[in-house]
Amino acid sequence: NDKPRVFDINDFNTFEDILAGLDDFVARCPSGASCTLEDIGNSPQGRPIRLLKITKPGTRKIVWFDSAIHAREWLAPATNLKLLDAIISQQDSNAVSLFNKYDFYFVIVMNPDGYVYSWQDFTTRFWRKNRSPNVGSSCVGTDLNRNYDANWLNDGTSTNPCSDTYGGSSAASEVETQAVQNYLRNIGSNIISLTTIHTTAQMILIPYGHTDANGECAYPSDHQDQLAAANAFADGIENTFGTSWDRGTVCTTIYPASGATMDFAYDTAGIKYSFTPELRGPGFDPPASAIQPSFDEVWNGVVDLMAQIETL
Ligand code: ING
Ligand code: ZN
Repeated sequence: NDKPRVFDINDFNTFEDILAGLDDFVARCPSGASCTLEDIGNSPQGRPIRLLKITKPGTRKIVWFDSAIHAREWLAPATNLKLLDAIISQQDSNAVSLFNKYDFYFVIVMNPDGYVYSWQDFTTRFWRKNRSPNVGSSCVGTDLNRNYDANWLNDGTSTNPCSDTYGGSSAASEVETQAVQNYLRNIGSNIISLTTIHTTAQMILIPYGHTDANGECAYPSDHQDQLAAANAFADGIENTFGTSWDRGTVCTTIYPASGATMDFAYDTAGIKYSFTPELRGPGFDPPASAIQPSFDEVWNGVVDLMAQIETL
């Protein structure tokens, strides 16, 4: 069983293999394009939070995809790698026309330490948070999708370090969060859409996760446009295999949750369109055979999403 693993786009990959896979993608950069790796930060255990940028000369809007902020949601980085592959390989006319218009940025693993831990053995397979120690507690880790400086600790999050939705010791207490926040603050105005991928509820979620002073779900002023975009995204997915996908704000569609990447992207980074797809299951440990259909449906959704955004 000590056979070295290799990157396989049709299987789940270790963190090391994903980094090797990113190098392979860079080597396959389309002609006339630039493919660049940039580490936007490092995890507490010293692993890179690595961004792959696929760009063409000129000032173009950016389409951003990230995944694996939650360690155990393995289908998210696997599907995201297929999206990256579709753009790099210019796989079909949709990939060609999207890349004619937009630059593409991919962060495959937002939570490297947690992701590595979820690969350690079967007892750690379903780890969600990062792996930073908590002062005064033997419980490890912060939920990075509750740690952003966006209505931090407002609702749907915990102050207990042993909870899976522990929000951290302060807003953006975690270096992984700081890295992404700083990066998005800098380039947010150039991002046309940000998609931060989770699993497994078959939904397209939009801001907000938080509630207002009366405990009611809060809505952004751009809600109508965001919902129209989310509907295109979800309909494109549904039309692929006839599955059913819900769509709406985090708070009204799945549960209240504050301090998330998506709310930060909208509120602070100024990104009008930010989405969380909750990919298909089953559960957090689907077979590798789920990767291709997950990609097929999400790709159709992304194509329809971008076409819809262009009309809004
Ligand atoms: N779901 C997300 C979570 O962090 C979510 C739902 C999305 C919350 C966007 C807030 C913002 O709980 C999973 N499966 O992790
Ligand atoms: Zn998640």
